[in-house]
Amino acid sequence: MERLFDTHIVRGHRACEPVWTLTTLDEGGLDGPEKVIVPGVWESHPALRRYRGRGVYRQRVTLGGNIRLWLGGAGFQTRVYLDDVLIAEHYGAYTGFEALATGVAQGEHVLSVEVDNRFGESSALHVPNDYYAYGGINRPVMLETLSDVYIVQCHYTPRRGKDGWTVDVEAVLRNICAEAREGELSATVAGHTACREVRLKAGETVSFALSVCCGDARSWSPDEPVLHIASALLTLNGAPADDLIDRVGLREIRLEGRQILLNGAPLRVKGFNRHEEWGGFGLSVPVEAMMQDLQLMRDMGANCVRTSHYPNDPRFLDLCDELGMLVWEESHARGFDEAGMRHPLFMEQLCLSTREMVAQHYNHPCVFLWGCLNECADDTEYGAACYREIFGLLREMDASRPVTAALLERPGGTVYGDMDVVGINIYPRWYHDTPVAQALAVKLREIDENGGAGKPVIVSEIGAGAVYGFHDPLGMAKWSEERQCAILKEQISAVLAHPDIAGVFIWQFADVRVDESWADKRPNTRNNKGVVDAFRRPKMAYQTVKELYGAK
Ligand code: ADA
Repeated sequence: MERLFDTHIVRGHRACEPVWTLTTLDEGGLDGPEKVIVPGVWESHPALRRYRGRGVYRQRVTLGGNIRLWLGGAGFQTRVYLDDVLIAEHYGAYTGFEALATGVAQGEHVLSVEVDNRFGESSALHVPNDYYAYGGINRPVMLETLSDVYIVQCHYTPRRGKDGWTVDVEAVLRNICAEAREGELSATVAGHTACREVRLKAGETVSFALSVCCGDARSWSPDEPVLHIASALLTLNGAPADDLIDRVGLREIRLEGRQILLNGAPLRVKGFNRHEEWGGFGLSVPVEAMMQDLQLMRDMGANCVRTSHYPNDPRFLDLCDELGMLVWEESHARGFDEAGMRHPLFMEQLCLSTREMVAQHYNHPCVFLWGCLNECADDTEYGAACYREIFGLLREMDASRPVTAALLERPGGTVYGDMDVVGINIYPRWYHDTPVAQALAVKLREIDENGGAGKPVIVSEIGAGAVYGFHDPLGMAKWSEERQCAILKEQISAVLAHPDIAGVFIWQFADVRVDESWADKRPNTRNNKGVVDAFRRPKMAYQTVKELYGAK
């Protein structure tokens, strides 16, 4: 299932069977078709550890009527075929997309999904990087049957007033039949319902607004993460035609000076950056391992996770909702200079990743900040204009959450004034030997003098590397676990002691595979700044962080 709860009672839906046949089309691939599991990256297969090319997944399915296939994620250029007819194309590994086919004859059909993870001119965001660009269908695939009109999405925005919570509902409906349709749409949140009439012309997609008064329904907070069922139901001719079930948490995020407030209470972020990756499973992290990651982070005393550097699996966000773990979620783009940002497809692909992220993850109460453009060219006029465009898009799609970006450690930033929360990535004692307190003071002064004065500031990255199992207690050599501990100690203590900083995300939770072009500076072809290794074996730093984050 693509979520951790049932998303439909009315709409026909089931997960596609997990076993597909994979055929590779390019050099270095398989000798012939092989059975593989979906979701999964093809690098999990021993013959495809370093395969970069195209792969075609095939499966026979029995279906008919109006079909909606939902692919949670596929890396990273994808074409979907039903009986060899192209029904959808998509770019980007980290967000879901639908493939629609109407009036399909009932019976057995062949689904084929061609995935391509080659770098090249058609890909601006997936480039060789300090993490790995995996291939394959990396998130669950759902098969749904639709009526004439279906609910494309439904966003819930909680608002707190004198009489308790009101939830504003924005539902997008699509008529996929050749005639106009009218009916009734109802939204139920925490047991309270609002309804309205709806009318759609043939082929139309329309957004409808409703408001549900939830009175004294309980709020969501990190300490008491109370979730309520929020469901939308569409009836046509008096009969249920479609539904969409989600969960909401009633909470508001506001900024006050240098503070971030959740339902009025200031947040002190003690977080981790986490790549969506687990040892041999790559990007397709099993849900059991997602939960374990959260348990490990909580055990160290963390209350927050940053989804560096792309939108995450909604099941991970579901778990964060359940556990009260706050999330900075960001769209996909890491480390582009101006030349990279001038790629003719850069903004189009980035806007797509941003739009899909907000549209698909809007209802997660855990998400308290939208981010974008990690360490890109915020110091040039062109780069700054790109930042502003994405901040604008985020705000246009969601006025209820602040926007941010994690900026590169260098002077000359020009977008501090454009974001709500300032994110800074700094690596004192690792990439340079400045004392941490001094590095912080210099950065904060620069932020203040360049438009960021009085805004909340988060240290969005700070950390040091260690190769798991490499010890050097006497010499404290670089890459030793001892050196990582010493550096983290100075870094985290300085940041948490600073009255003007709203919090910190350690870089990073777990070691991750990197592209080979990075291997010279990354022992074992991994970014080794994790406090646990790629298989979640704790390094010495685990205990250090646990002490610094004040866990029991
Ligand atoms: C950057 C970047 C990360 C990672 C990190 C590092 O700040 O945002 O993706 O590359 O540095 O390990 O140097």
